[in-house]
Amino acid sequence: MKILLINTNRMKPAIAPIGLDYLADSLVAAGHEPYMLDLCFASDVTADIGRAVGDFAPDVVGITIRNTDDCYFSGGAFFLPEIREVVQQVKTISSAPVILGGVGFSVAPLAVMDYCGADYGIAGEGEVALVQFLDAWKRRSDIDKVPNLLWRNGSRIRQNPVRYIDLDKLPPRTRTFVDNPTYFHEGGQAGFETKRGCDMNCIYCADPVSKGRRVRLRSPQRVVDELKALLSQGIDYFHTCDCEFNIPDTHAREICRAIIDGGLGERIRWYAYCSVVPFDAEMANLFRKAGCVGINFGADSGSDYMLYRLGKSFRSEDLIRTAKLCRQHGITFMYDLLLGEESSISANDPQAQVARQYLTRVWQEVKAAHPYTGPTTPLHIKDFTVGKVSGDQAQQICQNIIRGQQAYGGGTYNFVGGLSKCMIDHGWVNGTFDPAP
Ligand code: B12
Ligand code: SF4
Repeated sequence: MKILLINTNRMKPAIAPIGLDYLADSLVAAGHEPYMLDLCFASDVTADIGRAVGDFAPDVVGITIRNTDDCYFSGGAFFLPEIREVVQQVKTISSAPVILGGVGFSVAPLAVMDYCGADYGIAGEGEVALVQFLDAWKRRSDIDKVPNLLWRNGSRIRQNPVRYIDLDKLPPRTRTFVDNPTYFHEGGQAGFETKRGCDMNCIYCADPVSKGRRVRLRSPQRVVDELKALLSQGIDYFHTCDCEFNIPDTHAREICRAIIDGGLGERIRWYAYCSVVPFDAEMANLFRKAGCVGINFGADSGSDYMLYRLGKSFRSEDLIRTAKLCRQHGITFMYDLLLGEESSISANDPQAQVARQYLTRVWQEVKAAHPYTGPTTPLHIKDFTVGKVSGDQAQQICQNIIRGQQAYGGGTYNFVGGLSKCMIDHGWVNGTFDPAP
């Protein structure tokens, strides 16, 4: 079948739609014909959609949703209205069914499908589910047996059970469907996955929702082959697309060894999202030798109480140990923090008002991000309130966060401020965060 795949993510710096690269390999292997319409750099979205639908005459149109919003408190960009317009335009000019997917879709599939008015959706991974959907659609039967599928039954949206796939049984990842060299030129890095899923219990996190709680690993050799496929296109800077690269740590070590044994350690550079634990000297050393140059740790807070409340598996002493190890091994690192803690103080407390003013400044000047908690996570964003911190402390932390982001290069990273006594004790307020021995 002919399937038009539309990338709706226009946010810059540009991030290639890796999900569509992966889907295309599976679609081609199953004998289908995928065609790409990438709206990321389009100057006239409406005209491009009209042309692609008219020229390709698809049997099915798939639309990927990476971000529902920019997750910036001060930015506040909400992308679903423009994506809904894309859905509506396609439905006006074509009789092909519209199916949604992507990680942004998967964090709240029912709500997004309802809002966008699409015919179908696939929550979670799409390689097997989309192929099965195309087969079912061709036969016009067994729609209710397609895993991960959302479909309309009268006025209701039904969701079939989720099935996890063995990642090593998927066809090799060629990375040729998406124009990765252009994305590399525009955005500076390409993504790659070493596994899917996270079985940890952080109460705000959408990753177990969108990727599943069951961790599924890819064989290190397959990951190296994929990196080589990208390297042959001139791409040598990467970012992991795992929830946390170092969980489970044995797999992260195996991936690093395979990269080193495959002769790539000196030829590529990569960044990773990691958990603060597990992290030890051997891991830091392996990461560095395998080409890791930067790690974004989900630190969240320096307060043991808050770490406990957030469901984190580490405590403040781990933050300090991990920071030291990164410094010792020459790995640039940053700590993502969650701004605002559970408050026991009343809204009229003058102390809280001063703190709020400074926090507002943090949002405005740093354009800090807020965590996406979504309706499907145990904790929703509305449960976060400004924490108990004095005005002076808040001002100092604010300055430190700004300095920290400038030092990092002012990139697109989430830099969410956290307020806690422990961080203050350990030097965050001085702008140095150099943990004492
Ligand atoms: C790695 C990553 C980054 C890296 C990307 C590096 C790179 N070069 O690729 C960096 C650090 C740059 C980054 C930046 C941002 N990110 Co980010 N990122 C991720 C992360 C961890 C992985 C995304 C990924 O590539 N997954 C791997 C691919 C293969 O999976 P996938 O896209 O989901 O595709 C599969 C399925 O969804 C499905 N599918 C996909 N498309 C389609 C289409 C159809 C039709 C179908 C049927 C199926 C289907 O099949 C695919 C294969 O199974 C996710 C969290 C997560 N665990 O997924 C957050 C995540 C996507 N990021 C998020 C955000 C907010 C951002 C930023 C906006 C942050 C910011 N304010 O700057 C920016 C946006 C940048 C941009 N231009 O878009 C949020 C989005 C939340 C939301 N509700 O919108 C997420 C979910 C994290 C979170 N939990 O909050 N990010
Ligand atoms: S924050 Fe990290 S460790 Fe916690 S559930 Fe999310 S991905 Fe897993």
